[in-house]
Amino acid sequence: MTQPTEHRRLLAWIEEVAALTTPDRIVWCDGSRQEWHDITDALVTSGALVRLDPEKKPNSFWARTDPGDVARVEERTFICSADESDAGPTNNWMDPAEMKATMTDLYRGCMRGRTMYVVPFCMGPLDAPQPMFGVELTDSPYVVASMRIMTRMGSAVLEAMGEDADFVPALHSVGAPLEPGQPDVAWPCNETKYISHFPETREIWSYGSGYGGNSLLGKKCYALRIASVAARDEGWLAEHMLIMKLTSPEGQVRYIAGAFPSACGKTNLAMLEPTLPGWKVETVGDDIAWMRFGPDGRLWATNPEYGLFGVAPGTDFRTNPNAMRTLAQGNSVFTNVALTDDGDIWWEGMGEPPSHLTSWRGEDWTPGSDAPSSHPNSRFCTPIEQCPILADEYHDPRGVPIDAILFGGRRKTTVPLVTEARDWVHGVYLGATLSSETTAAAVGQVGVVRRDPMAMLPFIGYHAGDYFQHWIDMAKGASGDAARLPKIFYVNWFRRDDEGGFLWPGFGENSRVLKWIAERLDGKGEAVETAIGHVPTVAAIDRTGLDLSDEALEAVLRVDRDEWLAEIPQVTEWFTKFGDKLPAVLWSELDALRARLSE
Ligand code: SAT
Ligand code: MN
Repeated sequence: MTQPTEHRRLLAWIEEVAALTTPDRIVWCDGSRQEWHDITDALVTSGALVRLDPEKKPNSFWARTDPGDVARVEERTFICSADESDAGPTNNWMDPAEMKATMTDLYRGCMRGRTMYVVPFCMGPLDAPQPMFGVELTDSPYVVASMRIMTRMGSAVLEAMGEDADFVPALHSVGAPLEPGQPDVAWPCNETKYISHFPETREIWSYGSGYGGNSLLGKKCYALRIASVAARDEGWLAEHMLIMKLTSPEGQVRYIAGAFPSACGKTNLAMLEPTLPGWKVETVGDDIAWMRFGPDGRLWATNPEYGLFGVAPGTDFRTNPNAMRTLAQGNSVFTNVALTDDGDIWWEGMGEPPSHLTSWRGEDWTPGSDAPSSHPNSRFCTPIEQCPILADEYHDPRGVPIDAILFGGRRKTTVPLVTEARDWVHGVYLGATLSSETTAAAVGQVGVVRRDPMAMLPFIGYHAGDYFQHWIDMAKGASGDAARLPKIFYVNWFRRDDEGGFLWPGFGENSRVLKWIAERLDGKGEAVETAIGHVPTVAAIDRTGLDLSDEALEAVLRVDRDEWLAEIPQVTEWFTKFGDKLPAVLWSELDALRARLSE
C-alpha cells in the first residue's frame, strides 16, 4: 500500500501497532466529505447508526452505546508517570512499563477482523505558530466520524506534519476482535477498560471503551491530561474552561474563561443569550482553553477543539437556543438520546414528550415509562462552526486576551451566586477548593459533594499539588505585573432554598452576573467585602425585567458564617492529601479565611 506520508516516526509506529493488533486492513483518513459519507453509510448499513430524517436533521445520525459504556471511567483512567509521586493523590497510577506490558497483552490481535484507521489531527488552528499534532489509531469508525467533527483532521494535517513534526501518538481499540464470519454488534467494547496516559513520552493508550471522553483521544486525554503536563513544563495552562466574548451595550469587549465540572452548564454559559438588553455573548469555546502569555504579559486563550460534545438532556430553546440552532443545521452525531417515530431526536428537557419514542436502550418508550428516554450523559457531537454566535476570534491562532476567569460548581448551599477573589493567590485558593455535586458525566454516584479543583480533578495529568504551584507561579509570567492577570470569580448558579427549589433562575439571566463582573473589571460595581471575598450588594445586580425579590436575591448572595466554618475541616482534609506538595500560601489562605470567619 502506498503511504501518504514520509514521516518516519509515524510510519514506524503504525507498523508496530499493526503488527501487534493485526487489523484486517489499514485506512488513512483524509477528512474528506466523501470519507465521512462512506463511513457513516457503512455504519448505517451495519446498524451501528440510524440516519435521522434529512428534513429535520440533515446528514445526522443516532447512535446507542452498550449500556455499560456511557461515560468516562475515572476508576480505569491512569497517569503512568515514571515516578508514582508525579501522578499524585488525585490520579490512578501504574508503572509505565507494567501498564505497557498489561495493555500490550490486551492489544495483541485486538483489531482482528476490523479496520485500523489512521486519524491525523491537530488541536487548535493548523496555522498556529506551533501546531499541536496528534495521530489516533483506532478500530472504531464511530470514533473516526466523531473525530472529524471534534478536531481538524485528515490530509491537511498530515501534510502540515511533514516528515518530522512532533505529534502525540494516541492508540485506541474497542477491544472486540472478530473471528472470521462472526457478526459484529452495534457497539463493540470490552468489559476491561484502560484509559492510560504516559506523560513523559506524551503517549495515550486507550482500550475497551467507545464512549467519547474515553475514545476521542484529542479531547480530555490530549488537550487536558497530556497538554497540562506540557503546559507545566512550558509555562502555560491547559484548562477545562469555556471561552466567551462579552460585549456591553457601549461596545466594550471582555473575554471570559470559565471552569465548571462536566455537566454543570459550560456549554449553556458559553452560548448564553443575555436577557439584559444590549449585552451580547459570542462563543469561542465550550470545554477546553489553552492559555499562554502574550508579549503584552496578558493570558491569551485558544480553543483547541473543532466541535461541541455537549450534554443533551436539558438542552432546548429555553436553556440554550444557540445550541439548538447549531444542531438544526445537522452534520451531527447524537449518542444515547431517544429517537422519535418520525426520525428526529428527543431528550428530557425538550418540552412535551411525544407519545412514543425509542429510548437510548432501544426500547419502546412512552411518557408513562419509569426510566428517562435518554441517558443523563447522552451527548450531541456537532461542528462548532455551525454555532450562529461563534466569535470571529475562534479562528485566530493567537486566541483572545482573558479578562476574567470564573470557577463554578453545583452547590445546593453555602456558595453565593458570585464572589470576586481578593487577588490572584486567593483566586487560586478558590479554584483549588472548588467543590461540586457529582453528575452523570462520569460513572459513579450522582449528587455527592466532591472537591474538583479548577474543575480539573479527572484531567490534571500530574500531581495536583504541583498543579496548584504552577497556577501560583503563573503570576510571574505576567511580565511582573499582576494587574495584567485575569481577575478571578467564583460562581454558583445552583443554590437552593429549603424546599429544594433553585434560588436563581440561571441560563440567560446569568447575564446579570456577567454584567456585574464586567463592572468590577472596570473598577465599578458595588460589592461588600466578606470573609470569603467580594460579594455584590443586592443593589449591584441589575434586576431590570426580572421578577426576583430583595429577599430572594439576598438569599442567593448570602454568606453564612456557619456554613463556611463547616467547610474549613473539609478543606483541611482536602489540602492534607497533598502533603509537602501543597503550596504553603494555600495553607495561609485557609488560615486567613478561618481568622476572618471567626472575627
Ligand atoms: O465525556 S467527555 O469527557 O467527553 C465530556 C466531559 O465529561 O466533560
Ligand atoms: Mn468537559
